[in-house]
Amino acid sequence: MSVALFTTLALLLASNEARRWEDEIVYVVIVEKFFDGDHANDIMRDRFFRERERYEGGYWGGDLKGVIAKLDDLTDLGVTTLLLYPVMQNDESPVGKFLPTGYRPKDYEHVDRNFGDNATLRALVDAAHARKMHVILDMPLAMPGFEHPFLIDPAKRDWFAAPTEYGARRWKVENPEVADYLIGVSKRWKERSDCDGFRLDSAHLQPVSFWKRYVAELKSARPRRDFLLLPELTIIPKKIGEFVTEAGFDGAYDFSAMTVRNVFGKDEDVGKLSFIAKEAKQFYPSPPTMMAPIDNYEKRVRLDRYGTKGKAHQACADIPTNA
Ligand SMILES: [Ca+2]
Repeated sequence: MSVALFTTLALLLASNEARRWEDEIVYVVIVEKFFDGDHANDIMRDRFFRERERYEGGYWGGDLKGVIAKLDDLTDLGVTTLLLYPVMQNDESPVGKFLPTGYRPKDYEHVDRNFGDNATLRALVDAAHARKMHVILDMPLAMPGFEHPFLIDPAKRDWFAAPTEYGARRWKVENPEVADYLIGVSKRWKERSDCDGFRLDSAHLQPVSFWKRYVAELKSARPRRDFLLLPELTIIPKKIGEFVTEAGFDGAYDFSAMTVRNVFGKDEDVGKLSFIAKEAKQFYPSPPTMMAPIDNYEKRVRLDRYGTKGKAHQACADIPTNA
């Protein structure tokens, strides 16, 4: 369930030749840790801030108003696309040492009360668009949180499959009612927010047949056809290529690009880079449409993986030439 922090988005949407996804500078926002623009909604911050060390850093009170307040700063940085962590209402109870990260939705229709409301999200997208900035929303559709009410609804016993490796039960999209529900949820977020695309978390946990239908319906749903669908598929490149081709996705995360960490940080054989470039050409339907992460949030962003800042910059520069 990782999201790349430093990425080169190499995505091309043929229908928008004037502006290509491969040229976008993407900034990933973990909303609750970004900027607190409204102290009135600091519910989880007030509850857990003192114990934040116990909960992997805890809550910091960030919200959608905070993101709006910083849009001009992000524009000044050169950012052209925002990728927001999941904004829907999450569980509010800790599980072990973890607080909800955005990937434990309990209400698929509303913005988390710690972040604002659905109107605040639309205001954020409108304000971003006014600055010619795109917005991508992260859609966690593999599994709900532990507090989702359908889990204890006797009429929905056949809506859930076995728990995933994260402990939560998978949405059983093989049941057409469940597929209808998740596709409906996604269409409503597309329309109500007017966002420019979705990141699809842990998409490999659902069958490709579901995603094939999902892509067809979401691409043609209102209000825009040039809508980016970018799955996270933590499977081998050959399988990623097959998945992307069959479902019709624009691209996917290419985690093999993280090889640059070892080449630049541990002086491993530079030939490994040509190996992954060759793999990309062999397996991906369109190598330039892949998202190449070189680090992620799950551990601290570690410049020391690269030895020096200069080497980290070299690694960043290398990615586009291998995409
Ligand atoms: Ca707040």
